Amino acid sequence: MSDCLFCRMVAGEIPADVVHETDRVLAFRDINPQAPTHVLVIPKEHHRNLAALAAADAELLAAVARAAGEVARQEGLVSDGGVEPGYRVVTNTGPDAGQSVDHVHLHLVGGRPLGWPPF
Ligand code: D5M
Repeated sequence: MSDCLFCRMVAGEIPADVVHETDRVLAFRDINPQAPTHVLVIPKEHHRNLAALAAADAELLAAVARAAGEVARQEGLVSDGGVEPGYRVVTNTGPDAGQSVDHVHLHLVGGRPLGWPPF
């Protein structure tokens, strides 16, 4: 989609601070980080939200989830085979949740203790 910000980043038309990439998934640092680590993990193919992605291509959804785990490991947010210190994955869907880019993305945040509930 030529008018989609993240599709344009995938196409290389807009710069991205890429931390992880596969043939189907891109992970890059959020421009407005909310924690020491704040990475967005996206499928390269355009899907508007998590449910749409899951309905269209469960294998791609799994690839996005795997990439999130890999980024967490790379960023030192999980010890080998463990869960510490930990991190959070969030995906905003629709206006009430504050979704501002209609290309599904996982926010992966960590590097400090994260409050709960997050709203
Ligand atoms: O999250 C959309 C996120 O996208 C928000 O945290 C800012 C981020 N963003 C917007 N433009 C850029 C660029 N150019 N690089 C990196 N990150 C960006 P949402 O949940 O839709 O509000």
